[in-house]
Amino acid sequence: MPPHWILGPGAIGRLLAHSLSPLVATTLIGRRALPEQQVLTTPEGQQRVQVLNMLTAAQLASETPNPPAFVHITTKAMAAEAALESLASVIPSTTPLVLWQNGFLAQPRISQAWPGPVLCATTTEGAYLTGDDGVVHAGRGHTFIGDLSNQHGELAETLAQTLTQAELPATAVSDIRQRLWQKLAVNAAINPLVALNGVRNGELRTAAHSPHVQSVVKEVAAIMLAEGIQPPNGGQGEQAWLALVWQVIASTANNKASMLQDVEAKRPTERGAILGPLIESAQRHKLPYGVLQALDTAIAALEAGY
Ligand code: KPL
Repeated sequence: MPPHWILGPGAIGRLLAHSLSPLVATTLIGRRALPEQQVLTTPEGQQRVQVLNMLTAAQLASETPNPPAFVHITTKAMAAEAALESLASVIPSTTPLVLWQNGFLAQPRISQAWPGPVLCATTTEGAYLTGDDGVVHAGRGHTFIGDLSNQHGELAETLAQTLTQAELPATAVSDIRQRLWQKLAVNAAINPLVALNGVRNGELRTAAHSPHVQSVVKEVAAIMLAEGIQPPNGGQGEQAWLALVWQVIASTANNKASMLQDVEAKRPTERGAILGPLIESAQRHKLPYGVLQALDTAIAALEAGY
């Protein structure tokens, strides 16, 4: 079976590589060399050591590798297009891509530009890195896969089956756009506020922060309506969005959200992929976006001060 390539050895990239390697040939590609012996800590606390096939993009470019069955792009949203460019000359332009990014920035752009099939994945698998050779699978979740124009259902099904066999349960869906925007809505209500205030997710329930959550959700709910994104769990409008956001805050109360981790590590955040599409949509639909804009400006100022 042709190999799966995974471009971006972050937490999700390494979790994928550990999970897929026993089933299919897998190559993990990064900008710099990493130890081939890698450790996965399972959600149950067991440690599994595996030798993963690792290459740098430069090494790949100097070889003539077998064309891959899938290229998974697991970089941060703002790095996805450049990462794909680093491989574009090595793979046939018909190669199926799988985009694992947060937000809704890389997905429409790459889906439009890449001639081959482009699948998008949204996952609730939780993972974090513990160094150059370790990843912790912190919590089991579920992955949904589909393409934005609903033309590649069979391919999404094939990939979902492979991931499920690899113990990453996955389902092929025909509404991936809805699911990506729903996740973006939740991320927009949590990530910027915790990053700016330096708090874990659960702190947003306190009186100091909860009014801010509500004012973000008010703008986001109106944008979702204009974008044709269904309120979650069969609910109605703003209240349904707010209920989902409080539910995610409760179930991730002890988490340091990804944007807070980025700010603490002085890395660029995904504000462009999360707040960017919302602000752009609000402008297009002539909806209020003062709260979202203020968050974006404040995060940009934080990043500029690194
Ligand atoms: O997905 C998340 C993130 O950290 O990016 C949330 C939902 C905010 C949970 O931490």
